[in-house]
Amino acid sequence: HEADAYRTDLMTMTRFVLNEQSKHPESRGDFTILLSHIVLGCKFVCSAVNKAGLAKLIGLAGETNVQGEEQKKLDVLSNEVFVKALVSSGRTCILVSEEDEEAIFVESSKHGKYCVVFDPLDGSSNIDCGVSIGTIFGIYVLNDGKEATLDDVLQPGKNMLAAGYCMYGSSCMFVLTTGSGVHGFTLDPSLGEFILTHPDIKIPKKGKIYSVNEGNAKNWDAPTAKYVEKCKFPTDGSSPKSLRYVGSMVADVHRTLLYGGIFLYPADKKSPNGKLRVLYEVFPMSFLLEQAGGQAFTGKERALDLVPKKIHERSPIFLGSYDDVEEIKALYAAEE
Ligand code: AHM
Ligand code: MG
Repeated sequence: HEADAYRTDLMTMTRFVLNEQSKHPESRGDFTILLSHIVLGCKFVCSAVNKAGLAKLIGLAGETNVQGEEQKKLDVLSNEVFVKALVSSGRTCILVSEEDEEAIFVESSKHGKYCVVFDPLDGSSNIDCGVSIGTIFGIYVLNDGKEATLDDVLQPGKNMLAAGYCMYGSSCMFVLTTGSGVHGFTLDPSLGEFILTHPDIKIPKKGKIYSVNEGNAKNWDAPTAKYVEKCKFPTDGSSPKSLRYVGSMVADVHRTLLYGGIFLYPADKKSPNGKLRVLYEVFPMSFLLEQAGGQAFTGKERALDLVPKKIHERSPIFLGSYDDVEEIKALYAAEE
């Protein structure tokens, strides 16, 4: 019988996306090309995070390496890799990176129709101690032949064509949505390929975990404080929720997606807009969560309805299992 140790029919990410695209006869493979350049950036960061090529990378925390050369910080290096990979894809027109103050307008000879917003290496406080970090991205598309302006990225998240993240954790995982479900791929390091391991991820309808930086509790508003109190001291006879907080959005959202529960980065008195950035943190994660059957809420509205006015704008965010987000929505509604 066929108790094979090896699977022989490998669904790589490229094959998966090409399959998806064949459903749209008008597509010319541009998206596949763009995605393969994003994937290249992720593989580079993964390798650097794992300290492959140790000699070159040993000084990555901004120290000098054995040759006495100044080394670039990993987040700066990652940004350079992504920007160069995206520009050279020939498929982009505007790039917005957390690392760059201004948006990058791609020179006309390398122009394409996609606008990419991204955080090349998120979870900065976790980089130097080897805790999971990640890359987050979202993609908008320009109408054919249109001149790109900043307004093309200052769009609500619901207009995104695709979004995803790559988590550099105990394994390297790439999670993607193009608007038809959420699919997870795991890097097989021996092949250098992302293989479909988590097709059509659905988040549990209700979870048993909440995830928040409780050190900010002193400055929370009433609905957030009430919600977290209910997680710890439920009044409906249910068990208290567990608390898990890595402090890397990618890791905290990834766990929320797979196990269920809620992730919160609320507003507080010191940061009335919370901490996380709308374009390349809040929107991509909200898109993924909705596609997986969950919800994402800002404290005022559906997160994907928000219209950003600035590229580095922030917003409070509550995202996760459908029922858990319903609860926090009810608390904010009661406040009004
Ligand atoms: P960064 O872009 O500087 O890395 O900040 C974003 C990170 C998120 O990954 C994470 O959810 C959050 O900051 C944690 O913030 P805090 O340390 O305030 O809890
Ligand atoms: Mg970030």
